[in-house]
Amino acid sequence: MRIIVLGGDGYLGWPTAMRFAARGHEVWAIDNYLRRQMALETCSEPLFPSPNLIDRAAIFHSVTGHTVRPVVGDCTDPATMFSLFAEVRPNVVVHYAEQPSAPYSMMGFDTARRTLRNNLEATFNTIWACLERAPDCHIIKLGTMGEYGTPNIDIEEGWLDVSHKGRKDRFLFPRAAGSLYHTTKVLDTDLLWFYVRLYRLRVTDLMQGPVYGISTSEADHDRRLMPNFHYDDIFGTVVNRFLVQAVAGIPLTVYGGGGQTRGYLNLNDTLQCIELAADNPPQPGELRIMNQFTETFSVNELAERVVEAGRSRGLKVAIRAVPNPRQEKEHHYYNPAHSALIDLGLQPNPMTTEVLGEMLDRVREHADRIVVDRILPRVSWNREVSA
Ligand code: USQ
Repeated sequence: MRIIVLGGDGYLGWPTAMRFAARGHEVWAIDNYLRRQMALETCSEPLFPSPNLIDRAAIFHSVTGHTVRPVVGDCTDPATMFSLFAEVRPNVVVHYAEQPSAPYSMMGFDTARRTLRNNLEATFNTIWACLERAPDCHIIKLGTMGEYGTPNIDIEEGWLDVSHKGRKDRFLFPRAAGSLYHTTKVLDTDLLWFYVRLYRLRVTDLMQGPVYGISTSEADHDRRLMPNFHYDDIFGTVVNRFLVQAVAGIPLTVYGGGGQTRGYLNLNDTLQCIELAADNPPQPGELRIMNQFTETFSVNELAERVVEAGRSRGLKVAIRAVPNPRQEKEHHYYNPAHSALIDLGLQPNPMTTEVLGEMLDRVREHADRIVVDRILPRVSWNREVSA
């Protein structure tokens, strides 16, 4: 297949580009370094520096013989997208080109606006680049489990059958996001659904939970191919953060009551899911939505697991609840369906003590680079009203 990865320099984008190239597909990876720029602006640089996209692709080629074609460009620029899609005529586009951080989107007007514009425009341009230049292309869009929020009923995979006054119909499952970032993903879904209905696009929208991991079979060829790894409060996801805190000797920062429950998955399972989606495309005119996670945990359970993994590596890890900087339910019902990807063949890699222990070993190699000031939450959901 001819595959374009949008956001190909990111935590998920780069490992995805390598995986598809290693499977023998023709791969283009486009990125404008927005996440690197935002990380610099907010003093949130990752645990270790990563070569830029062009250098990464060259290293990958020299180490494995496989090719990722790097494109430094902005997916919010229609001309860039249209010419790329005209040149490549992709069978599949994997759309990761979004500002991925909930806290970043909640810092204030400028970061909220940047999140809204970047994420919606990248999605809008992807839709139109397909319509105009590659109409049969399968769009694989990364959504988030956070689109659903934490409703007091079971969460289905994207859709809900509703009976109302004796009649029945199927609707998008109600969405109630908890940050502006998550809200942009809700808006993306609606935009895609509109164009699927109107112009018979073929779209897979993946509702993914927080990802953890640092190692993939391609990245393990050479340390310079590792995905960027954030542990700060803005770009770091909770498991990756807790592992760095464990190594740094900082008590794990459980926000509030710690009963917040989410669906988690290993980075390697993200790669499996994307491959399964690409290998099993939906029909034209179908918006297929799948919930992409393998296990659910509360934050308290995650913290206990990291304590246990630390113990297995001789680390004494403490837990300390800190005031929750977010507005979210700290105790709630959570029972999301997630069988569609299993039915396609997903074989989950569970979060075992050994998996976390191996991540601890990797993080320890970079222990001297941990900047403690980036760990406690710096962004609050509660707005100070300015005059
Ligand atoms: N949390 C803590 N302590 C921390 C960091 C986070 O208790 O030090 C809590 C949060 O309050 C939240 C949960 O852990 O309840 C998950 O937080 P997170 O920062 O790992 O995840 P989130 O901000 O929701 O966003 C991440 C990715 C985002 C993706 C989303 C999936 O950054 O791109 O869409 O996970 S989901 O959470 O299912 O919406």
